[in-house]
Amino acid sequence: NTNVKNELLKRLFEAEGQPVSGQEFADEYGLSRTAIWKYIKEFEEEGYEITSIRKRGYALITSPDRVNSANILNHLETSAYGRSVDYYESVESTQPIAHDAAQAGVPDGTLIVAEEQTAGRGRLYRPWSSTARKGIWMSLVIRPTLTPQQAPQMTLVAAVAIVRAIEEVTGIEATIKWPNDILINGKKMTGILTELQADPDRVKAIIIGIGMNVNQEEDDFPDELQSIATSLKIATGQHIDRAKLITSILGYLEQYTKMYEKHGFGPIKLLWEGYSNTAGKRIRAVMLNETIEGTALGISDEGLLELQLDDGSVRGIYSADIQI
Ligand code: BT5
Repeated sequence: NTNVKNELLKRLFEAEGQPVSGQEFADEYGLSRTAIWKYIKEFEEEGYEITSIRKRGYALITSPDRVNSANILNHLETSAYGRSVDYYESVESTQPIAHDAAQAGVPDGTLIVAEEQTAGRGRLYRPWSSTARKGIWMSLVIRPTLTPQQAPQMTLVAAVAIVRAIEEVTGIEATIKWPNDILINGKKMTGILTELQADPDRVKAIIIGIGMNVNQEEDDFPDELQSIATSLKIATGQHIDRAKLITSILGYLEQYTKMYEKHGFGPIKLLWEGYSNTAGKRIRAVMLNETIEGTALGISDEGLLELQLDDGSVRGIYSADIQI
């Protein structure tokens, strides 16, 4: 029973190294002491270090550096996001798994997360490098009350949530590069991929794919990314607890999505503008069939990037690659 198992792990976490009585826990849930002992063995196989203290119970010494559901649940303060976690050691990409899950009807806030992606992807199926156990590779299935037209702005909602979480967990101030990049020191450390399942007038599910470089060193990146990518480890010199960062992101994301549903894009736009790195700058926007240059004014109430061209006219852009 995974619920009981999760509860046992939660007790071990909460005891902060003090012993938890196996006997009392067994009595509380009407289980045998052997059943508890089996759970403890399973935890040890998953990488938790646990000691058994005679007559007093089990004490958690260390937990593994994994983004498994137990480590995520341990810190989680949301009501829906991340309450259900599908955890994988290695997948091609979490994105199609999340699409299938959404189609199968999983609840709002279901998280698909993997230690490694062997075929991670960005927009337009560009490859996304996803080194094992060094980053956060996850796709969140959400079911907000929004129209399909409001869905693309979820990329900006997610960007603000991510920047806030980075600040909370590491103290670092990252910036947002419209539409879907988070930068540190001008280099990309996070990419967001928002995809939609909808009827003409109703969102069925939004899949928010988030790829974050967390504990990579420079040579963990493939050669072609070394000059353009960075990680939190490179920026802070510290090893970062990925599970903690995930729960912080989920917390802000749930809060801001509710805000967006209730009050529209206005309040998000204000937050977003505080983190944007393009406002007032001269940029080039590369789109599928044209490239235009101008001065970035800001974003519209629909989340479009507003670009003032040299003839003075203003263009709203839905999606592009921005060069500064
Ligand atoms: C993105 O696309 O930035 C969206 C990335 C989304 C990845 C997540 S991981 C979980 C989920 N499952 C998936 O398979 N995907 C999502 P885009 O704006 O198109 O940027 C792609 C470009 O970023 C590539 O062409 C590279 O230049 C660069 N890139 C690739 N891997 C990178 C990395 N790890 N860090 C920084 N830049 C990277």
